[in-house]
Amino acid sequence: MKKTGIWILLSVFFLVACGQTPAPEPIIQPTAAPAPTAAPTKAPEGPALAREIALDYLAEQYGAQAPGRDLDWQERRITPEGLLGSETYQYTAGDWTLTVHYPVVAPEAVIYRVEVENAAAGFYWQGSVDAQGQLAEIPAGAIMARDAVLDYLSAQYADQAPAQDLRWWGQRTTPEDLLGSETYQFSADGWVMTVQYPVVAPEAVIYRVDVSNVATAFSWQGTVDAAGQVDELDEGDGEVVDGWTGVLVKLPPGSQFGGYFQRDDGERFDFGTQDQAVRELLSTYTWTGAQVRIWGQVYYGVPATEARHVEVERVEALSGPADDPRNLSPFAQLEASSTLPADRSASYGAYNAIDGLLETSWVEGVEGPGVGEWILLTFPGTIEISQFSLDVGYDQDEELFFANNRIKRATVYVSDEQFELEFSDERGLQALAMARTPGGPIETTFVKLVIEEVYPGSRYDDTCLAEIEVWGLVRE
Ligand SMILES: [Ca+2]
Ligand SMILES: [Ca+2]
Repeated sequence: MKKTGIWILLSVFFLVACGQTPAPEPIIQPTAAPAPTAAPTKAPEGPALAREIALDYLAEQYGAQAPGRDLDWQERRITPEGLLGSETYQYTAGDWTLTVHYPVVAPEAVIYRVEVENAAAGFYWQGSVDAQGQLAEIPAGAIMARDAVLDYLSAQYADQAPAQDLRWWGQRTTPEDLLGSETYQFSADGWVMTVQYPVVAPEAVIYRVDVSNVATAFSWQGTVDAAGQVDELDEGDGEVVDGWTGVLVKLPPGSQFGGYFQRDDGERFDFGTQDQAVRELLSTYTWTGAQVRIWGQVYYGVPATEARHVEVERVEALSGPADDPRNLSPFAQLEASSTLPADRSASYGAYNAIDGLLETSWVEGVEGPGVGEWILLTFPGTIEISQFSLDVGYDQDEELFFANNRIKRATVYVSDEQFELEFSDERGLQALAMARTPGGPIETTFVKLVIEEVYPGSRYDDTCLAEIEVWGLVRE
């Protein structure tokens, strides 16, 4: 089972009691009516402090592109008249505009949203600063997707679309236990925009964007690719998914899409949801391999597995964990004792060994053949292993395979026992069935493979592992 981490934020207040003896009761004396005081002309300390923290960060991260630290900022309160509950201050210096927006809440709970803009220089940045001074940046990609969708909406939907002069304030809303994707939510005057995207190479990211306004009942879904191309998911094209049955499959890390739903007839669909409870169930059922039934809508012509995406509204399990062994490596967290540093042609990190590609490899990074070096796969729960499949060299092509070392013998550690494995000197996956005879099932939460002996490479003294598949069943 997937465990949901619960984060409890404790705010501790110290009340300082002064004095040993009770203070004398103040004597209240009638006084003249207080003289009217001028409206405060200075903002509270908070927004100016948030401004300084943001400017320090920008100077550090963006150097000469960032606003200079010697600028003389002019302050102005721009909170709309009659608006309660939040404050907005604007600071200007030359072509620079810096806006700080924050809710009127207890000081220790305030989060300041900071926007920094210089249209002439083409600079735009948004982030937040909390009451403890912690700064969080809104990724440029999420802002790019946001602005691409706003342009698209104003072109396509004119007066139904969000007004162009709205200020959209963002925050990270990625669920704490969610790996592999990020979610940012922007809001502006009754509008909410959610931008969700997988954590993959920036040029391969597809942003999923949902825009809605409860008051006007406007709702829009679409995607934005890394180049800013907007594709609308047309609600009219959405076919109702009314209790389809199938299984949820996770793709190896580095795949363009994270996984798919495989319907009983073999058809595959990308899947996702905006509902956190449904997301947790989908993630659990993907891990166990359970047969599931799903409800929602399917969209065609989208950048996704087989160009179709199911937006899941409800899911239920029809069975317990899968009965047939599956390759569980895509679920593992990876660690290696050493890694050959990346060079111009490739990188050699541990995840290369579970990305499903024979042409990418984990390569040890020590002097010599790396006997004793290891790679460790840690699973989200207990599994019962039935088979290992390994490709024991750098299998991009025949020449590179034999130019580098191949693993000849390895020790595999699982829970509290170990196995000695021996491999042939050949390309491709070598399957080794794992069973105790006699004995019970091999159950573990991890697999650690230690290099014991190699077939020497003709050119390099680097030992490579193109792929390690751990086949088995989920036991939880
Ligand atoms: Ca690989
Ligand atoms: Ca080496």
